[in-house]
Amino acid sequence: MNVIPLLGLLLIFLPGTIFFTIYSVFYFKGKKYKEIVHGQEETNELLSIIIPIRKEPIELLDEALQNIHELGYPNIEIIIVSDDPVERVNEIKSIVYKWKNKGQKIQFIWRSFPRGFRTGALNDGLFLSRGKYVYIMDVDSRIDKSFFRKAINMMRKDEKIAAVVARWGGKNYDTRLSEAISSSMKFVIDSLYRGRSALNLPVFPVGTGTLFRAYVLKHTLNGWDEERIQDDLEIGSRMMYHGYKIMYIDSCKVLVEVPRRYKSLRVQQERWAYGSTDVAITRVKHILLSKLPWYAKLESMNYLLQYFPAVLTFAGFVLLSIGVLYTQLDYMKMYWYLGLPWLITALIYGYCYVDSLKKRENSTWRILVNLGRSAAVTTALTPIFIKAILKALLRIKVKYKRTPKGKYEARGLSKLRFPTELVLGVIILVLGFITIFHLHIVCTGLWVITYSLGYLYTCLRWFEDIVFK
Ligand SMILES: Nc1nc2c(ncn2[C@@H]2O[C@H](COP(=O)(O)OP(=O)(O)O)[C@@H](O)[C@H]2O)c(=O)[nH]1
Ligand SMILES: [Mg+2]
Repeated sequence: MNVIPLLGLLLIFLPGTIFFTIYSVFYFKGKKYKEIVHGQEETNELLSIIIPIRKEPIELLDEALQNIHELGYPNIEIIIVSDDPVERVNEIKSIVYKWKNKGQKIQFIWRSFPRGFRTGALNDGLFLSRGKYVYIMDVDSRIDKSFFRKAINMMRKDEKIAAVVARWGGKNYDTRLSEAISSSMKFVIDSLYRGRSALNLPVFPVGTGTLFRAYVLKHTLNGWDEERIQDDLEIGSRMMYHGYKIMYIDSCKVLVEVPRRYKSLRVQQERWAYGSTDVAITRVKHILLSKLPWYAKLESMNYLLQYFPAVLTFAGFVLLSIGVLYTQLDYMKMYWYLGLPWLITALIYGYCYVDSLKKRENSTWRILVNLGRSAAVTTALTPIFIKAILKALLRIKVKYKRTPKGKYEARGLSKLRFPTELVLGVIILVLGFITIFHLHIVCTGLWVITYSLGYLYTCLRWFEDIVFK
């Protein structure tokens, strides 16, 4: 019987230890990142910007076109691919005319049937485009002025570069949640993107903020795979397979709107967890058969499986609880040394997180609060991750649900939902108390109580979003 709780402990500590170690190693390596400057020449090669859009707040499109207008890049064609309901077309067209009158070259495509959702829209835009370079712009993203010049200069020097990625960042800090996400993203990018880049490892393209070589997209890869909903990870895996390089430029930012509310985050993270697992399943052979060094292949697979640690911790918790209730032994105390590497790497991770953010944010307390919030929310999202990963593993097809933005994110009457996070949090807390006070198993009980806190904090903070859809 000992093996079940022991397996539980391993599931709790091992994935987390690997996660913290990778982040910390990349973070320290990322400090040595140096930008490779590939010339400063101005360029006027045709650049195609594709904007996929479906039921978004209209002012976001206007702002996106303004952002492009202000870039000052001399030769841009914009292709807007809309899957909006027909009654919105005139509204979009009036914005398109406004910017056409200011001299922008814009093609507007409206699809009556959203074949392939976002990836389908990207393909329709891609095969109509004439530029040597293609950039995908989400309605909510804003790119730095210098990005295109720098990225194109980089690509001109090396035919093997298929994509150049800008530094992804959160645009809004207007709620507790968006502040936590936007802050944490800075650390994530300092670690995963700067670090990989400093180690000469390929990075994955990001959905918006990546400049692509049109030839590779069209002729080598035949566009995006319309069966996949996570376009960026999918195309990145096939680029790696074909031996192309994907580069990163830390000095150019692409800012994107991040969820303001827990319920928007739930929609987004369910899609991302499904999408990345789906890419891991369908592209594992591309990554393993690529010419990347073995550690880069492993690390890329680990990146695609990034939603697993939270789920495995939950599975570990279930096994550990069964073991404890059955045998009434304090496994955390007996096998404390299994938790030690976890604790040490978690502390190093915490140090890296604070170190990364203290250059940009002045209060260490705020940094820690945001770290705590992110950890709590990630824990509370566990049931959503389980659902999404199971769907991907069972090969169930899902629709692309957009992340709510602007007025679609506003408060309003909606239907009640089953408050999974709350029910789980309470069950785990009660189990923790029973373990300590009834069974007198202190160490394991304390861990169980700590584990319940992420769920409970999220439920208290975003109660409305827990009980309503
Ligand atoms: N044409 C089209 N665009 C879409 C579709 N689904 C999403 N998009 C666009 O893709 C972009 C990114 O979507 P979003 O929901 O913000 O995803 P996130 O950035 O991953 O959270 C936005 O500009 C959306 O309007 C679709 O089915 N068709
Ligand atoms: Mg977005």
